Amino acid sequence: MIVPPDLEKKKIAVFGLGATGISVCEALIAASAEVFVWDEQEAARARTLNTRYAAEHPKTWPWRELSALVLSPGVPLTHPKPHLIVRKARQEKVAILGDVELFARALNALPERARPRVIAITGSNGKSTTTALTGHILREAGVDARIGGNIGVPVLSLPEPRAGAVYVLELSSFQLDLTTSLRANTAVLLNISPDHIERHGSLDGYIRAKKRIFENQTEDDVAVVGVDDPSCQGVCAVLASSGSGRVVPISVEGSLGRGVFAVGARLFYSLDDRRGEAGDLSGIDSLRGPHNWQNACAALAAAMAEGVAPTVAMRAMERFEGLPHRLEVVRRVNGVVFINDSKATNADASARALSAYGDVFWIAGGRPKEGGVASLTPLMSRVRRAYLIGEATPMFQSQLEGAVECVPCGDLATAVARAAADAA
Ligand code: UMA
Ligand code: ADP
Repeated sequence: MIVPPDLEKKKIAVFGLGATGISVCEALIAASAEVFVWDEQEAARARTLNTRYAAEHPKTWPWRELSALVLSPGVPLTHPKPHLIVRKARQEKVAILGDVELFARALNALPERARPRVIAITGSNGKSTTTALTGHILREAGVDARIGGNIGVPVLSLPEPRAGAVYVLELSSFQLDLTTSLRANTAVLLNISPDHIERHGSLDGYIRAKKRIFENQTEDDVAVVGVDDPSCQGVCAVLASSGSGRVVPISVEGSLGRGVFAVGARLFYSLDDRRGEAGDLSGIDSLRGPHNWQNACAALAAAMAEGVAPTVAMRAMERFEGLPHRLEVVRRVNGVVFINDSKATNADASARALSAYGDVFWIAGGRPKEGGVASLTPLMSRVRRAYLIGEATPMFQSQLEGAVECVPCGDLATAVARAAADAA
């Protein structure tokens, strides 16, 4: 556990009692703070029974005496509209922050020689894969790497800081919105596509949140930025012209004079005095497709910033098993490969997955995001039939009309059965 500093006897409120909220409560109690907690779900509040932080309605909180409100990332801060608790805190002039901010303050309180290093990773897609891959490479290289953040392990529940350790953190834009003091020795921005806009109001707001990952970096730090989309190109140009930190561009769309890049599945680096070919990703099943090559470029850049040799990083990548639900091969039956890519929750992510395969029976649907799947019509030449499920069915069907035959299926079980029968 990581204990935030200088909170003894301070009164702190915690809103949201999911994974984040519970880890924050535990850390605050360990810091000898006085904790006031609430969650809108009764089942979540029940998690505080028999703890030292029993849930009490915010109406009973001593607002005037609170030093801070620690908000869970899932609670709307600004959009679609600020949550009532956010408005109340602003009215009472109580600072609002997140668990990553408490983590940052804990590290900032350490003397330089005791300070572990931090690699922070964000982007619209590929965050978890890049975080897991970077952590895996570092561990294979013998580094004490601690993997957490949006990937599922709240940052404050990671092992306590020690010199030589490296925290590899996946950060969502929601977490970044609640963080001001984090200094990442290496900060990675993979890509930006118009996802999560409902929580940031506009693409500009979303880009602003993502850019916060580079805040507080010094000239010794490294900024790794994907340059294959226009929004990230803009961010990269601004960082390069600001002169703080060393910017390492990454691309899978062509070679770069300086940076880490993939030409096809071959991975290259060109960094100051180091340049060469790291290796070939084409034989690595868990890193299939250009989107995964982008993740691999970022992980290589981050690992090299920690002093890992490219050959060591490549050997580790060959042993990377991938994450569940991301182009995960679940079964092969009579030549038909069943792939679970259910973590692709927007059109851009699905485009990458479809591009990695040729002859696809595609199950898609759920709750539609901004723009739906209209942008995917050029990829429908790879798809034999689209099996649609859930709320998105009418929208997807009208967007895909003329590009591919659509089969409305209702639920997932029906869709799997029909697709399997057609593919057999
Ligand atoms: N709650 C309220 N009122 C609200 C919203 C939430 O009371 O208006 C309560 C809920 O009843 C619930 C709790 O808050 O009990 C949930 O909090 P949360 O939604 O912030 O979720 P956590 O369990 O704390 O998990 C969060 C991240 N979730 C979100 O950002 C939505 C997890 O990322 C992350 O792994 C975890 O912290 C540890 O850092 C999940 C995610 O879906 C995987 N992230 C999004 C994504 O990747 O797209 C951003
Ligand atoms: P995140 O944590 O950002 O949601 P994941 O690593 O969990 O990303 O991958 C989710 C899905 O996004 C994958 O199944 C894949 O379809 C797609 N994806 C992964 N990496 C990238 C990338 N670099 N660019 C675009 N799409 C990607």
